[in-house]
Amino acid sequence: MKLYSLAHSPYATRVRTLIAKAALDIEICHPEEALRTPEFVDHFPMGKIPVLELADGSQLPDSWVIMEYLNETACGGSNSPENPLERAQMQMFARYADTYLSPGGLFGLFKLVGQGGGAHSAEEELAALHAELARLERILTVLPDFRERAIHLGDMALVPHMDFVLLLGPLFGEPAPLSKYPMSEGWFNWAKEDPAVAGSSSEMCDAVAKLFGS
Ligand SMILES: N[C@@H](CCC(=O)N[C@@H](CS)C(=O)NCC(=O)O)C(=O)O
Repeated sequence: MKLYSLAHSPYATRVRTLIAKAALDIEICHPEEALRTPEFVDHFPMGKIPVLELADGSQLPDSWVIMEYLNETACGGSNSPENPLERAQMQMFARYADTYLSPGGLFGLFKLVGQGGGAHSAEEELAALHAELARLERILTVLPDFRERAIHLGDMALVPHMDFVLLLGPLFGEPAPLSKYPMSEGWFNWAKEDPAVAGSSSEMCDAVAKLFGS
């Protein structure tokens, strides 16, 4: 199997984390075509990366779909809890990253990088980011203590997006954006104790730093 990946993509990074954690024999490669070109969409009908290419040449797009597929078919389900409620709580981490944190708190700031965006719009985007971080803090407060469970797909999915919080904050005058959120900061540091999480995160952060020209 082959994973089409981009080093700086938080979506691709979460899949690479699972591949590293489970030591799966999957080739990691970059798409040859430039994003958003007709050639790219011809090759990748969903128009997004990551994409898993299966042994028969068929494709599976979407990071969370790929993670669940690999966990089920190649890991014996070992990266998700057996209990249905705990599995639903695991999915909440990925849903939070994809439905709330990224569109609500990160995309706006990301667009301002390198554009010399006005202080006013940065202020609005930072407020939106903090609203999303406050949401995570509340969620973590009501979920069972993460320290008493194993790391799961949801943690692997959310960590790269939280890396983006830490990468973007300093560019907009917030050197430690998680400092006001002790549960979230504690969860992030706990998840980063996993070598597979830390390794792929660090690769992504290096790639993003290059992208940002820092
Ligand atoms: N829901 C998708 C999102 C993937 C995604 O947005 N990937 C970005 C790279 S970070 C991409 O391919 N962007 C190309 C584009 O938007 O044209 C997933 O989870 O895989």
